[in-house]
Amino acid sequence: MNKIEHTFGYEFNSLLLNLYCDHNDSVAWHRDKESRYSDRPVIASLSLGETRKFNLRKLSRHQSRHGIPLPNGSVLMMKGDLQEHWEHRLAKSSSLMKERLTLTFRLVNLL
Ligand SMILES: O=C(O)CCC(=O)C(=O)O
Ligand SMILES: [Mn+2]
Repeated sequence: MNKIEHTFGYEFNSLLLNLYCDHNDSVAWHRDKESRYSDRPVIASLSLGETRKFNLRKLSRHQSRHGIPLPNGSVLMMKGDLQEHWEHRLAKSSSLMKERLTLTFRLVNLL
């Protein structure tokens, strides 16, 4: 977390882990919008293990979808208005996949 904080210039106080055991594990379309996050949350997502495709789609135009492969050791930064106007997911895959772990660092209101 310290390395990511120093590299990108943001600070975090919480970690949410996602474990995908194989290609059948997935996370459905969603936005990370919660009262304990700020309106424009910064989320740093470190991928470990199998490369999986991270999809993004604009709320107002579902047909324009993006797929970003996230290989081992990559860091995806979500920030600005992203959670306001875009949804993301990690879809099941039709090809066999090994384990993947995501470490998502967030700044949470602890009060
Ligand atoms: O595993 C990923 O890359 C996405 C996870 C995610 O969207 C989340 O934890 O909110
Ligand atoms: Mn998410």
